[in-house]
Amino acid sequence: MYMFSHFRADVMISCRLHGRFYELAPNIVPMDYTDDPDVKLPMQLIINMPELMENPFKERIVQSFSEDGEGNLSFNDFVDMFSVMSEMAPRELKAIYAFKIYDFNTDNFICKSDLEKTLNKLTREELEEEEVTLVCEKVIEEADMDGDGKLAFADFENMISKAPDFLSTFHIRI
Ligand SMILES: [Ca+2]
Ligand SMILES: [Ca+2]
Repeated sequence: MYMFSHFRADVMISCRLHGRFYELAPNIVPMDYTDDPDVKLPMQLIINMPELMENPFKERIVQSFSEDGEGNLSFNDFVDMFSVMSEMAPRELKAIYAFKIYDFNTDNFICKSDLEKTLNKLTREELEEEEVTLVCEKVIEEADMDGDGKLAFADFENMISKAPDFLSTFHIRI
């Protein structure tokens, strides 16, 4: 989780994010973070933030950044989330998290059913079921370089290089 900690929001942004975090639960979040207090906020509070509310992947996004995997976020997780989602984040970093977010059953592969869920969310359920199946089969066929029928991270990178839309939902403004 912290291997990319060199890419983090700067102090100014961090301060503003603390304000946002505090606002979500002023009765739980301390004003003073110098002692790095162990406080986590539940997913329900986070997904109702205006930055995430409309995002069809909001639950998956929050789960992917929560160290406990349940969607509870510490302030650290919260800063990581905004850092990766910001427009300044490097593309490779976004790709790593996009992969995590699209891997609904968290088995480190994107299989056909993960991809179907992803596509349904990306298109806001506007495609017919058969269309979704067809598109997913085609995407896997084209991106699956080792031919095991599912996408490992290397296959996924191959896919997003051809279809950059798959990264487009991962931008939010801090
Ligand atoms: Ca999976
Ligand atoms: Ca594969």
